[in-house]
Amino acid sequence: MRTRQSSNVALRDYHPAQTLLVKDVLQSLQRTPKQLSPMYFYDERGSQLFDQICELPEYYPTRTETRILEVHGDDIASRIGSNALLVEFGSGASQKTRLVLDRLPDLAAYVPVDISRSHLIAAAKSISTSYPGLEVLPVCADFTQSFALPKPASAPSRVVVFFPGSTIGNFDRDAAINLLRVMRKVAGPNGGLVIGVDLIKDIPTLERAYDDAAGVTAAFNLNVLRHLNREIGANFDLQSFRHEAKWAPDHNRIEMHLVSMRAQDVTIAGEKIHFAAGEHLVTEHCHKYSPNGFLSLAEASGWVGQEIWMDERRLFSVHYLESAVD
Ligand code: AVI
Repeated sequence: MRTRQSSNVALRDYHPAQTLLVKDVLQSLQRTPKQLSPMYFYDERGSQLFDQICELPEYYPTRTETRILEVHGDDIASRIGSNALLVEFGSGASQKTRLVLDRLPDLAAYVPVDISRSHLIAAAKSISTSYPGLEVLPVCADFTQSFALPKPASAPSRVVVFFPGSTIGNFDRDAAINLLRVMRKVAGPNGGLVIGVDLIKDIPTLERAYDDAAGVTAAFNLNVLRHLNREIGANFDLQSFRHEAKWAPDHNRIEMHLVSMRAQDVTIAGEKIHFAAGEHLVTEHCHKYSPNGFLSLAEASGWVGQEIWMDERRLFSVHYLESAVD
């Protein structure tokens, strides 16, 4: 672990080493079907493209969840309670957090956790500037692995994990259970979890959200290849892959793929990876849940559901859960 002082925020840095990234990418590309972790979307450009996705007319989750947090913000804040330590997994630009922070003037501290170091530092500085009395303790980490929480100056009453955005949907069942258990461990015995979960709905609405008319999601998907070219010296030809997003009814999920438009070889760290013409590379799964479907997943992971808030059209849900008794 490295600690860096950057202006007014001290960053705890658990970012994985380069050799681990190369190993992970090669192993994922040697599987059938080939796949890549969605974690690799989020370099500087990927994070910017994702911010653009959130503004798209077709991408309903962000504005719907924001509306739920606005309408039910007071209830959510009272569930979190006084003097809590708020730990946000995958904090990104920390935009939605502001809706919660505005209603929690007596928070013990805010801990944003993200893999994208530059985004994390920028967001932590911006939150510190907007909330001068709030202690902000950023952690750069792959949050799927357990990590140590920084100690705030004032002892918190409890730990509450905040995980908006329906990123839980990007994890397959076992990985989702594993992540919810990591959250349970981080939150401890008296802990809470406020989590955004996208809901199952009609297929055209879902497919349009992941294949927008302006092509921003296509650019976001292809950018993962550019990221690997730069980060680990791969030589993907971006012109030779196309974006695809389809609903997979057996799994209740949108699948984002990159399809190889010709037979081609790609070299990564001296290893040659062959793509057949028409071969699919799976870049992301976006699982959608019913309210009860998500509750049973959470209950299998050590959480007990307490309250669910939804918009009038039932597009999106925000759950509040508490740690189950050990
Ligand atoms: C981050 N995550 C919740 C987004 C989603 O909707 O699954 C990622 C995304 N991929 C394409 N568009 C948005």
